[in-house]
Amino acid sequence: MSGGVRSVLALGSNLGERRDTLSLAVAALAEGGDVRLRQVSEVVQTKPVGGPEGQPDFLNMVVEVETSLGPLELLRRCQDVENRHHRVREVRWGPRTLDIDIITYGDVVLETPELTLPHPRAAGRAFVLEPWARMDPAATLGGTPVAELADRAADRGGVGPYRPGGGE
Ligand code: A4P
Ligand code: MG
Repeated sequence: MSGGVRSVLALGSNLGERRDTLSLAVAALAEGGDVRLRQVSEVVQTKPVGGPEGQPDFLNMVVEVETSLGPLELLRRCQDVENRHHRVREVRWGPRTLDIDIITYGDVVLETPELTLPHPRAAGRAFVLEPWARMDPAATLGGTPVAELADRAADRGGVGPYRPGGGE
């Protein structure tokens, strides 16, 4: 795809077969040919930020895609993939099999009820920023290096490597 828009997506899962869910979701995002994967981060294990007490740790990762879809079409694609994983929305910030957020879509700035770009909470969340900075050390968000934002994020102590077999 040439002339597509580059977009960074963040994926998270804290219920069920978390690792498999993330892998399947990354593959599903790119199924149609209108979303092409450019970069895939490592998977990190993260302490939950917000939400109910005692919910399980998340696995998080980010991907960079290039897409011919518009921002709302890309959101729909993300939601279709979430729904395929039987995601149930009950409690905001509560446990979920799969959450896919659009972090950036090119340089687009947007604020509608359905979609806010860049993602309004990403700049303060190490569970997004750390894997993103390692995937793409030159990345910036709102003009600031993502690695710098990651160092400042309140939850940075809660982000660590994912070790398969360690409690899965
Ligand atoms: N929406 C608006 N802008 C966007 C965007 N840029 N990307 C709307 C995706 N969606 C966007 O999201 C609610 C609505 O946000 C959508 O209908 C969409 O139109 P949701 O996914 O249905 O609900 P949610 O995820 O429970 O709420 P929200 O506010 O998106 O939560 P966050 O901010 O995504 O936080 N801790 C760790 N360690 N790891 C995590 O992955 N995730 C969350 C969810 C909280 N704590 C976490 C993690
Ligand atoms: Mg979400």
